[in-house]
Amino acid sequence: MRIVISAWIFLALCSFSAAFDPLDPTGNITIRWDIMSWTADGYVASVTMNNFQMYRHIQAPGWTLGWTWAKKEVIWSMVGAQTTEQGDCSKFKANVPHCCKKTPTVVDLLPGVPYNQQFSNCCKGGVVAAWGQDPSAAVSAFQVSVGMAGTSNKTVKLPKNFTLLGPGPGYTCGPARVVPPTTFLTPDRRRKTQALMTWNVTCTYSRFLASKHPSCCVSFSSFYNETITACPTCACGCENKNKCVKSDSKLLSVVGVNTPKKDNSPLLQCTRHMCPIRVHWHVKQNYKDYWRAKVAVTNFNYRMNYTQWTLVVQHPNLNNVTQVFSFNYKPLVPYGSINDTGMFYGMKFFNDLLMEAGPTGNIQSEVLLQKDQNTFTFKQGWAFPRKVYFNGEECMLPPPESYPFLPNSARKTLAGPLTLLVSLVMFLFF
Ligand SMILES: *[C@@H]1O[C@H](CO)[C@@H](O)[C@H](O)[C@H]1NC(C)=O
Ligand SMILES: *[C@@H]1O[C@H](CO)[C@@H](O)[C@H](O)[C@H]1NC(C)=O
Ligand SMILES: *[C@@H]1O[C@H](CO)[C@@H](O)[C@H](O)[C@H]1NC(C)=O
Ligand SMILES: *[C@@H]1O[C@H](CO)[C@@H](O)[C@H](O)[C@H]1NC(C)=O
Ligand SMILES: *[C@@H]1O[C@H](CO)[C@@H](O)[C@H](O)[C@H]1NC(C)=O
Ligand SMILES: *[C@@H]1O[C@H](CO)[C@@H](O)[C@H](O)[C@H]1NC(C)=O
Ligand SMILES: *[C@@H]1O[C@H](CO)[C@@H](O)[C@H](O)[C@H]1NC(C)=O
Ligand SMILES: CC(=O)N[C@H]1CO[C@H](CO)[C@@H](O)[C@@H]1O
Repeated sequence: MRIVISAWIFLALCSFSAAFDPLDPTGNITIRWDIMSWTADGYVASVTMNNFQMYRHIQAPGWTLGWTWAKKEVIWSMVGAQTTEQGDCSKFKANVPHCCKKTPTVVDLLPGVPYNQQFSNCCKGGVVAAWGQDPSAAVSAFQVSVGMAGTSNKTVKLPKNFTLLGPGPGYTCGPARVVPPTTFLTPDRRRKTQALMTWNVTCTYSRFLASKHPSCCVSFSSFYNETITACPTCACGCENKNKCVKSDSKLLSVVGVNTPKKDNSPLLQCTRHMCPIRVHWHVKQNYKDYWRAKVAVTNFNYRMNYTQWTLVVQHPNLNNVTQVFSFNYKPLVPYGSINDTGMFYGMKFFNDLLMEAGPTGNIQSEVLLQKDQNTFTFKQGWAFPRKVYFNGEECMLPPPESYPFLPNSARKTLAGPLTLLVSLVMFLFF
């Protein structure tokens, strides 16, 4: 009975909550406000954003955080971040606040700002690593000094309506909730201090909010069949087909063609799939106890370098990964017992940067897997991944019937050549 109920709840979660990710069920970004001191007309808070998502990072141009003040609060100053607009501060005479907007929009500062404008974990241009890739870089923080606010934990009002772009849409943030105050250890680790008041906001990601179409696709090939199964046509939508650039176009030698646009709009190479990213999985070799696959990721966007990229693959044999060449690898175990999912990511200074489209716009690796003789087979596309995610976005797979077949696995596949041969023989001899 219990199993039935939990299965039902699981299905309900899958179908009703768009944000539920079976590969990373608790993945979220948590924004924590710690009030560190009260001031004459408000408070000073440190705001910490933790990315608890295993494989989804925030890439350049970084995060944008917004909220709505509950009363008439203003921001006197900020350290380690800034609002994009000051708003109307005309009623202030001597001291002019940093921002008077009812709904401030905050962005991180760029690396290299003067020391007196820095705050711990700030100034990374809003780039935040995935938790699974680098927990120490999965955090971003700034300090805000708020005026015309409450000056005690009874009178302070929590900001509302948090919004987070990371850097595009996709995140939904819940309400701020007062939680037990955060405790801090002094640098000598001999004394504990605590925030005067703490609240948390949790934001979760949904692909359906992010975009209408996938942003990557998957193609397949194998040593046992010369067919290359291409990405599905228009896998990422063909609306921009007339704006794409052919790989041999003269336009590509024009200076500035690679410069990213402010709104991050892509300049895609013309392909049948029209995806900015293609992941290719090649079943390369068969040994007695092992088999080998080659993975290649190709960038088709002339205006984008992917930094700190992640590639998540689900395949039943990933529980027996023996060696991964030239990428880092980390198993993701979403449900204690099922160990069929893993994350590949680049090695620092070697291939953690996937360059813009063109001759250097690709990265590749090989994976050596040990066969479990009970389950291993090349039949029915078993050797191809079940799911593929690039930078946390699920990639579109080709339809199952188009996977490269094992030639002797089905009589149907032999029927064609055989009939042809018979007809040829008949033709020649009669
Ligand atoms: C957010 O992620 C953390 C770390 O995985 C987890 O402990 C917490 O329960 C999550 N919060 C929500 C609301 O899912
Ligand atoms: C609040 O957020 C922090 C991370 O910023 C997390 O460690 C803590 O568990 C959260 N508290 C609650 C009650 O969710
Ligand atoms: C406010 O502070 C008092 C003590 O100063 C404490 O007892 C109370 O729990 C706090 N309330 C909140 C909501 O943090
Ligand atoms: C929150 O944002 C939504 C949409 O942006 C808006 O309709 C709503 O009025 C806002 N609520 C508050 C309290 O500002
Ligand atoms: C990608 O990185 C290279 C090397 O750092 C740089 O020359 C190029 O302009 C970058 N391209 C884009 C689209 O940002
Ligand atoms: C999952 O599989 C990897 C090999 O791919 C192995 O190193 C790891 O120990 C396994 N984890 C569990 C919990 O079985
Ligand atoms: C290779 O795979 C394709 C696609 O599934 C199939 O149509 C073809 O018959 C296969 N070739 C051989 C020689 O089996
Ligand atoms: C052949 C082999 O190594 N099989 C192992 C694959 O992984 C599972 C679970 O991780 C092990 O139980 C098998 O022994």
